[in-house]
Amino acid sequence: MKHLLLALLLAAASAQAETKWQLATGYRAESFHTQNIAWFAAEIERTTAGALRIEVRPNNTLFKLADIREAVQTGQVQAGETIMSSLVEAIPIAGADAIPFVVGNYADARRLWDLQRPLIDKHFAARGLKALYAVPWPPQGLYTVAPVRSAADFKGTRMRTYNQATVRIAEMMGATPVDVPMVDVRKALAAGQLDSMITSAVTGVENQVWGQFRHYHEINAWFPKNIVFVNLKAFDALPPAARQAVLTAAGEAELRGWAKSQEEADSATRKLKAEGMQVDRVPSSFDAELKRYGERFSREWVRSVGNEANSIFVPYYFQR
Ligand code: PCA
Repeated sequence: MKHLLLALLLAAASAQAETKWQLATGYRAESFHTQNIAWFAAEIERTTAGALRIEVRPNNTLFKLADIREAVQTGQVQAGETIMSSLVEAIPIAGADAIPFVVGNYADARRLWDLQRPLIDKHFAARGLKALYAVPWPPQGLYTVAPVRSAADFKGTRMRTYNQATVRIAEMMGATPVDVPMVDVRKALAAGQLDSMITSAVTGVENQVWGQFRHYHEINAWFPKNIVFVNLKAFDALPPAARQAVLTAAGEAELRGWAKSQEEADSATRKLKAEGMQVDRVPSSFDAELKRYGERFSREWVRSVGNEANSIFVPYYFQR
């Protein structure tokens, strides 16, 4: 009897020491980002021997993608993931990875993140958030229903958008921006609501877009990142060992995520081809037009962000 009581008391004590977080994301459970988050959660549960458990809530079920940053900041949920460039209104420097034609490969995406990270950490902390890790989507290409020869072909058509950068580019091309969450792209397409979109091959595969979009142009526009973060108070409330476990798992999840992104970039593009889509570059005159829009976008962005933009892009361009 005495032993039973002791066991119950110990169980109660360890139950008290156990912390549970929820982590909200707007992407599907099957997405490589979400699968990496699931690994991250399992790794923390393992290394803290169950002292911290993170339940992943995918697919906009807990909060919509656009609301996740605020929900974590106000403590409605402890942790979340969002696409970083969707935060530009609150944190302008978060848009640095969605400037067209700055980053052309994963190595440069990595250099950009290393320069961007200290500023992201600072701005997140100022809002009561702790940035944990970020993972890029594969390079962004241009999907179209019909063949295109120049920017003029987009006038009056409907372009799907997912952040302020895609909205601005649609506007520059004279297209109507249509905001469609990633998980609703397939439905919007089936309903005939889209003529084009800029996103990754992997997003095209996940939404099985080949029935409507016939062309995928590898314009390699940018490598936007998803960022995983936690409410700073929730993080600080953890015992030191659990805090360290979170940071260690975050570092590993970042590396795994980057490797997975690169793998998915290749396999998803092969899948689009196998499904009969025409995968190619755009004609060089159209490419030059796109580059001009990109430059215009960069000028607007640097002007709106100010000094912090320099602290990223001066070393990005001059300290290789
Ligand atoms: N997929 C997400 C963001 C970037 C990407 O490749 C989307 O299309 O919403």
